[in-house]
Amino acid sequence: MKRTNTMIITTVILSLALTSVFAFELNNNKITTATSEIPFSAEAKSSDTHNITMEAVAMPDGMYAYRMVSYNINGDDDLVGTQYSGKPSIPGPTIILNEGDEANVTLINSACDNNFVDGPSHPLGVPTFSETSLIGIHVHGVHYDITDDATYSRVNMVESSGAQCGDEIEYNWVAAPGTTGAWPYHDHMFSINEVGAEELGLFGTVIINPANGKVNGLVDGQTGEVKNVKVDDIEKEFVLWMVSSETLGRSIFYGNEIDYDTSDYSGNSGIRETALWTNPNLVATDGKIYRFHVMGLGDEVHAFHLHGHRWTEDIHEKASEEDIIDVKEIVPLQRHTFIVQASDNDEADTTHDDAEGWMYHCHITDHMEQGMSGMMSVLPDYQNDDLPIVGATFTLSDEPGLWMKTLDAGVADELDNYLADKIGLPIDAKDGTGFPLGYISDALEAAVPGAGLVFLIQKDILLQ
Ligand SMILES: [Cu+2]
Repeated sequence: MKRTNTMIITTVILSLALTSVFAFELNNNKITTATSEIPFSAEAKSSDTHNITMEAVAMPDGMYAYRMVSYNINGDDDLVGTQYSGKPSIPGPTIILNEGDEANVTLINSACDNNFVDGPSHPLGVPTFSETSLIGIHVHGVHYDITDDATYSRVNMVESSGAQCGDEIEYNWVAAPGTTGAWPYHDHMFSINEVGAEELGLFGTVIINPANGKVNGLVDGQTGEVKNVKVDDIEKEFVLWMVSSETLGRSIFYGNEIDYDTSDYSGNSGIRETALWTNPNLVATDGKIYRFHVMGLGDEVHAFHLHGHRWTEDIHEKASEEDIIDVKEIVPLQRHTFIVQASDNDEADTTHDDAEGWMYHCHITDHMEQGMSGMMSVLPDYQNDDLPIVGATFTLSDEPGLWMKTLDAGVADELDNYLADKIGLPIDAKDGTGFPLGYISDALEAAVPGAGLVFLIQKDILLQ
């Protein structure tokens, strides 16, 4: 860890043992421990260095979010603008490493900048330069020095490792052999309770691929046989966080997708991560392979269930037919990674011409009733599973985050400017945010209670 004014070198290496990681979590009485679940490891081969800069920002609705500022591997091209949008999202940007890689992660704390988006005063106020304004990135799974753990000195017994408002801090992570799988990262410092601002949106995911490039656990839909899959054959990653939030007053899914085949996006043929926000619709193509990473956050237990598909409990080498499940209990900060072959499962329809929708949801009745669910749409195999980048739909709803997900459809900045111009709203959102509350409050004033408003704006109009 390097700080602007201080540099302390320590040789203490934190053990990977999950017990030591969770010991910190147990300081907070409301969190229960996750069961240990370490996927298989393999010999590390060549390793890459990931140079990552992220920023923590305050959102106008009271939430906080991480955004990717820059990302290069071994000094190559910046991936912001291609793989990463650079916009704040919940969950934060997904960091994808291979076993053996190293990541130098710089966090800039800009959450105190109440000018990030012009709008109403931040509901939590601007934090003062005190301990309570520290923000960090505490990560699970990877190896790091104790001073890179992003907690307070009274927790790590060495030094507080967060960034003050307006400052930055650097962490070093090593995806050592044996760390494969998906891991949570989250703030552990903001506010006085040491849980950090994770409930306010400061959390995200690290995916570590095995050095041998293979995962196990694909269940053959016909025979029930369990097979290996090459990581390179995965079409998309679906990251789904099962969040119980006092801030939102409900339990809800937050999701991202990482699409490895964006050939239909103009100007970008590589990887692309898209924030899907709350209770997202997942788009898949019949027959292609998708990897899910289901993570827990908050203080409640959830049970993930996806209709029409089965998978294995774990994707390590030992997975067999006895490990096949279709529901998985998820406790806070637990992670569960599995793969499925998207299927329309419609044997009666030999043409397989229609899209099928499969529901995923929390199997806890209370949470289901709160709407903790979404759909996986499986398209015919001649259609692609790319998300549209043309147009954006604003839906007013009482579902937290719903209006935000549509604003992140890739045209938010243009929409800001276009709408500000067209409607004459006094909006001056900083580029890359796309969250002008003015639209919402103005629309709400015009709408009768209970009404739904949908604005549909085509990108080609914006470009005229
Ligand atoms: Cu639940």
